[in-house]
Amino acid sequence: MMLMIRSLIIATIITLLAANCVSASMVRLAYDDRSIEDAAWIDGQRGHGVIFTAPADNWSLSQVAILGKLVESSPSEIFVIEVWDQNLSLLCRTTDKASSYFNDNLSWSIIDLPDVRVSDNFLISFFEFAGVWQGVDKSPSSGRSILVSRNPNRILNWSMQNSAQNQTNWMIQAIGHSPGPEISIAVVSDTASEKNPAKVKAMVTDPDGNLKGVTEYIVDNRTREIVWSQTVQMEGSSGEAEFSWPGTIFRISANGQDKGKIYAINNQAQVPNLGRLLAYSAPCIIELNESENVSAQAYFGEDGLFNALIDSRGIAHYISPEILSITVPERDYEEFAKNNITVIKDKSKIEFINAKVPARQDEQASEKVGPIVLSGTPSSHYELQLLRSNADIGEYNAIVKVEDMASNVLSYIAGKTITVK
Ligand SMILES: [Ca+2]
Ligand SMILES: [Ca+2]
Repeated sequence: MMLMIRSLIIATIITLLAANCVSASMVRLAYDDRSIEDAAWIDGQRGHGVIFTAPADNWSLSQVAILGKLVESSPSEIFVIEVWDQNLSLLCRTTDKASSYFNDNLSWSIIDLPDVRVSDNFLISFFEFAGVWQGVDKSPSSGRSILVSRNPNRILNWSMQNSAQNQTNWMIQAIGHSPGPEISIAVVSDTASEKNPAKVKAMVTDPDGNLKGVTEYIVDNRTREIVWSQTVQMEGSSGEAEFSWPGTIFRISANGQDKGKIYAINNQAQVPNLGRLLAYSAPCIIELNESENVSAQAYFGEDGLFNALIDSRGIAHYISPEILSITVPERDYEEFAKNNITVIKDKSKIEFINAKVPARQDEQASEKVGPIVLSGTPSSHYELQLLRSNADIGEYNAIVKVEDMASNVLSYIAGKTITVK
């Protein structure tokens, strides 16, 4: 589990950086965890349905991916895929031969649809007439996988034996596209120091006006380490951001001991009220006890002090006295800590990442830093501190990534390198 979470975090950071220019292309919507635990076929007029949410209005759905395999001596040779809108009205239907897409092994099949525009929630229904084993992911679900029937189109009561609805995700995914953003970048100042930071300017446009944000990554040319990153949020159809890098890198120290370089994000432009206390964040994995690992963000103040630990579900495992005194000033910290902090002193562990951009796709060069046992007390910030030190002398690349609300992502490497002297 721990390994999976870690590689997930690293993958999210680096997939977007690996290529020089990733063109905006297909986006895949998935609610399963991509690992199969079971398979099921259904007969009669029943079908496997998944309720999707379109990432943007008028999103073009163009393909459906289904994990399945043929049922031996099946009563039916064909399958039907239907796309319904949220009122269960038919938007599109495809009928084809099951053996043209599925075989005797469980594998993903991609079925082309004539491009259909979807908005809000829409439904993909797969009718296989007891001819295809539908792959099932049995992780806790949000109830998006349902049973459907036609004539009239309707959602049926759940009636799968040995499969609870809240533990069933049909492995059906939606693939589509929408207009993605475009970006141009300029290195305005190409040497970096505390006094004269390097400056990179990004100008962004998006034809359908759903920009989300722009992120800059500074990468050490020699070691491929991501030494700095900063995100600027955006909306609408155009925007401009100027990034400033003072030629510094991040390290983590625990109990006064330097544990090494880590990947951290500069949030200074993001959180107005608590900005000073949440100035930097670092993706991490927390091991609260032997059986519970979760990915999280550790937040640090401008002074480097550890101020908060929030997991990927939004649960706060640690809040410092400084944060509480701003958010809930009347609350007594000792009493708050006793009832709310889930970090166990001298037992819980935290692991950071020294993230690298691989030179090749198959390279996985990122390193873990830790695990570090959280000693100290909540009031002493568990003796964890983010340090900033000068970057090594050498050349650095600026990579700028732009995203829109429809999950389109585009990354560019600036033409000019940045020098630390
Ligand atoms: Ca699974
Ligand atoms: Ca867009």
